[in-house]
Amino acid sequence: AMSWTEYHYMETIFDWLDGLATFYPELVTLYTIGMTTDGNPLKLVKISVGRKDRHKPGVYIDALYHGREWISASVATWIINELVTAPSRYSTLLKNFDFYIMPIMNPDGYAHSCNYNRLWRKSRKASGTWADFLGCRGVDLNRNFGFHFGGPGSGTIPCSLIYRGTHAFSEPETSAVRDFIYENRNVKWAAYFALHSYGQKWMTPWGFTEVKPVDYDELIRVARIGVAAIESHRGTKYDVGSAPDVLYMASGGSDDWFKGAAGCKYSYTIELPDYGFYGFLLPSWEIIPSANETWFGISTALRSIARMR
Ligand code: 0X9
Ligand code: ZN
Repeated sequence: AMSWTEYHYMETIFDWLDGLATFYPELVTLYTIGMTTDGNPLKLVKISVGRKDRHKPGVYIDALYHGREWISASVATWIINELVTAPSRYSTLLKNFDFYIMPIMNPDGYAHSCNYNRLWRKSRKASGTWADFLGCRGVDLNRNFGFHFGGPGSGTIPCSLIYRGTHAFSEPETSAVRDFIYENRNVKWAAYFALHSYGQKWMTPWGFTEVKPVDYDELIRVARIGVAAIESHRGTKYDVGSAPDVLYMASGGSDDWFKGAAGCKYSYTIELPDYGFYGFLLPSWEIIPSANETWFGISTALRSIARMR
């Protein structure tokens, strides 16, 4: 069964998603948008109130790009649970937006982290080169998106931890997301949040350059509203800025693609807790407090975005 006092295997999470879709058919639509090379499903839930033949502006949240970043999937499932079990708390948000949430972007990497190598980052597809024999599998899925693919902060050799793959969207995980967005061309994407760990940073595009997007000031304004809400919750402090300003430059990221190619104005990558004490190995007792404050930050930012429209 699902809980947020411990981390869960992929299978438990996917079974729970299946159950939600069965139990709350009015609210929840479950999509399997693709399959990985290890045969795992890429599952995405849509949470929407009201008429099913209309669509509202979309809020897209995804997590677990990187196998070892367990807290991100737990926070994503906590948010799904909160919206589905207490929709009346979020009537304004659900009136303004449809939510699309993908809690495990990299199921193969997550399974490998859970079962074999806790600090595994990338996906698991073999490259078909010498690198496979050195154990250098997988692609950094957050370097494989097709907006300024191949720029600074992405690797060309399969053994790199930031290996970008042979070409943009060469991986089943990233191409499934691209195809889902293309198939839903009629959805106007209002906001995008990529959940990662760790470092407590709320980052804006661009990741591929130090040049700022034209609406950077507005993105920062909303990000500050989010982090102020987070800090008010239990004092957790977040840094705000573009990825190169607060972390490092990296090209081919999902945030840049959602903003630059999918037309999503408010596109962010959030590095969840902690600040570095436990790092990726965040204890499970931190799941609920982290999820609570993160959702308070995101939902507060979204209310501000809704007022802007
Ligand atoms: O490097 C990443 O993919 C992210 N950090 S992590 O430690 N979770 O791996 C940051 C990505 C920020 N966004 C872009 N650079 N586009
Ligand atoms: Zn990450």
